[in-house]
Amino acid sequence: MKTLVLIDVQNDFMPGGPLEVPEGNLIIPVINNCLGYFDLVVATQDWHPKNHKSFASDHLNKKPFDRIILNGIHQTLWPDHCIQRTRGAELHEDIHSERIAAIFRKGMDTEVDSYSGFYDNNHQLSTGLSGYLKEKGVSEIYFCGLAADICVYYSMLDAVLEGFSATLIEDASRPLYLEKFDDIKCEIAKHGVHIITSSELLDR
Ligand code: VGL
Ligand code: ZN
Repeated sequence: MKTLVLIDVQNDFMPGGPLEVPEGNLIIPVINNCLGYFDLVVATQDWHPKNHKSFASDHLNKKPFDRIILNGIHQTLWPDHCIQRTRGAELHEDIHSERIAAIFRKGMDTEVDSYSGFYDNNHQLSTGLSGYLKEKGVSEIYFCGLAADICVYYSMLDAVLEGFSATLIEDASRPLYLEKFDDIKCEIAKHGVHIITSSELLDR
């Protein structure tokens, strides 16, 4: 069962959005070209209440990208993004979403952020994604989406911890911080995550 997990391909992460990922829009046609290769496609959706504590706006005298300790763990403060039931939280409209079998939402608890599609940042609350994929008999997961160095990154590390093999489709992803992405790639490779480009899917 060849499985693709699309991470947070949402309007607010696109160029011009409040938490824009450079070239985030360029992944859309690449993802659409990949879909036909997979038997199962699922997606995650960052889905925050409007007073989420990861938002700088929820703290006095703080600005986006400041770092704080939130309930005992490090938290980067973000611009307001992906607020439930807003257009910014919707998946990009050009994604061929008819192929998406299920969408797993995350980041709904105001007190804790959730970068990974599997668990919150405390590693306590599961989204159910791991159990869903296991019930479907999935063993290998391909990942793409936004941001490659944050939510895609943490999702792939959790996938490995959950016993899946994980592969990043690099050209179907973009990082928030390109200058740090080489280090991130070394880090994920050390954890056993494979990195390919979408053209390599054809050989598999
Ligand atoms: C993300 C920061 C905050 C992501 C989500 O999808 O990478 N990054 N919320
Ligand atoms: Zn978020």
